[in-house]
Amino acid sequence: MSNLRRLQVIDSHTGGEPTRVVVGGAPEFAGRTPSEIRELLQSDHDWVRSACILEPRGHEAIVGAYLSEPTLDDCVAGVLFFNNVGYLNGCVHGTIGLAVTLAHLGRIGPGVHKVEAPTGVLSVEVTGHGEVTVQNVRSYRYQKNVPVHVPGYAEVLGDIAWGGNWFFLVEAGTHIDINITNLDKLTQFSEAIRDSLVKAGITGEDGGEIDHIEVFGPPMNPAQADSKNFVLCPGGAYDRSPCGTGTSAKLACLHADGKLRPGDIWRQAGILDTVFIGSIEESAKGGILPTIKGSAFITAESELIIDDADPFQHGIV
Ligand code: PYC
Repeated sequence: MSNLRRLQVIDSHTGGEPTRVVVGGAPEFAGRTPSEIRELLQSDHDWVRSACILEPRGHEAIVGAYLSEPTLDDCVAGVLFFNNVGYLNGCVHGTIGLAVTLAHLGRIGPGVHKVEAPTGVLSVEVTGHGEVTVQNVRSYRYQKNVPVHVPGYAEVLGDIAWGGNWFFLVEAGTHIDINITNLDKLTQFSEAIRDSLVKAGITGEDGGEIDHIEVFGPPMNPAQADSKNFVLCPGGAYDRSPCGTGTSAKLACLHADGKLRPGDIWRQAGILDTVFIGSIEESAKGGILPTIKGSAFITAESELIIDDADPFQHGIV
């Protein structure tokens, strides 16, 4: 007889990008911080990630969220994020999805709440109709106009910035058009940049891998957005949303260039033309404290069944 494990999940999407929050059935780690839980999941319980995200129960675009009890008194929850290949540092679209999920469960109401994450404490303001404003962690530009030789594209210049993940931010310019009909080319271009960064030993300030590539172009409709992006996530999926950590990195670069000040608004469209609204405060430590507003919608409440007789119980790896 086979044994069944059950994981309770709530799915949502933020500007088209899916989030799957595990709300029950996973191993629990009382008293541990999200960073500590991330290490324990990675070393001993990676099946939670792979069963949730990989086919046949998931797909490559889903970002998973493990929900934990907070270790800090002023936080309502702890969270860490994972995807089809591993664990993320931060995720703002996922934080918006988490806030809408907690509201759906009746665990939080309208107002401002704090969430503990591996990157630091985030604040989320829930204003109703799925709208959430996240104050993300300090974001900053590390290096400007870094040249990288990308086979097939000659030299590409980009900025390296932290927005809760490491990003390489490139102006599409003459290289490529930011258009949904160009998805394959955008993916190939971004993968080629990421491979070239690794080959050249170019990293974030802390030596962290630059695992997100963000390519910018003009918005489809200037009345709705200031810019449109394509973001390649680790694992090869593209972000369906404008990417909140990526928008934070963009805001940090605009601020460093003197193009964005506290009080200004930046409307960042993603590849599907959904928009995040960004604004900033200056950080006393340098860089900015970005605020990102977006909307999420619940799409499913379900139970994943993991049968130990199933050859794909932990996903198609
Ligand atoms: O919104 O920060 C974000 C994000 C990271 C990866 C996918 N979405």
